[in-house]
Amino acid sequence: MKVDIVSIFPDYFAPLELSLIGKARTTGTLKLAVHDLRTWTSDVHRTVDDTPYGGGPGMVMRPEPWGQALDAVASPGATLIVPSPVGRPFTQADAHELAELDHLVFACGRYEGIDQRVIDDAAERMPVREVSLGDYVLFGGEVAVIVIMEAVTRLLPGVLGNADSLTEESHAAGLLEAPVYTKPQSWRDREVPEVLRSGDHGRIARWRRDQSLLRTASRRPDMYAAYPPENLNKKDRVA
Ligand code: 6GU
Repeated sequence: MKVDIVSIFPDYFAPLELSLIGKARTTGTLKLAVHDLRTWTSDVHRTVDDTPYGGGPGMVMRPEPWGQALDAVASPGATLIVPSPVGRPFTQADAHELAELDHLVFACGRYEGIDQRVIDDAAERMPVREVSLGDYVLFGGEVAVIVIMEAVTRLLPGVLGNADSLTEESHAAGLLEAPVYTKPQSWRDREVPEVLRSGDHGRIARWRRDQSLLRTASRRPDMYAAYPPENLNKKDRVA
């Protein structure tokens, strides 16, 4: 997969050299380039923003540098992703869809946003997705891009081992995971639940399933309500 990121803060993306994303880059699974938007300015001050038409607080990103940047980096077949608090919620299903694509271009704006004509113009040539991470406001799209890249990269072929893939399947199945434990068996007078040490794989599976349902119902009533009833089995006791 090829990924191009355009931002006025290229240094924000140093973490993408670490850990499994860094390794995916080294092995060639992920070809990632970060570009400074100011490369595509032409004035001496390398200006990227201006005051909003219609008034109001803050600044809006000017269309000219963005138009040139996207012309330069978005090859035919690219999908443009614009992280924004006014985007559609980014989900695991989106991560799976993006992981199938050959070329992603991320446009990082500040939160007051990029001139809307940039997005409307790009949408005439390529698929455009405006995505939000949740109902809060960040300074800009940079951290959101790192989050999205983690979610997508771990789905690329060869990046994860089998064990981790299964964990992901389970979240994609629409329930939260059960709690997890490791050694020692007793820590600060707290014991690992007996069932997990029983060696009884049937009981363990049953316990984890119960914990998943209870956790999801209490912490994520929205997710629980959306859980397809046909996915509940006869032994599931639900509140
Ligand atoms: Cl994707 N961007 C910004 N700037 N703020 C956000 C967000 C994205 N998601 C939630 N808040």
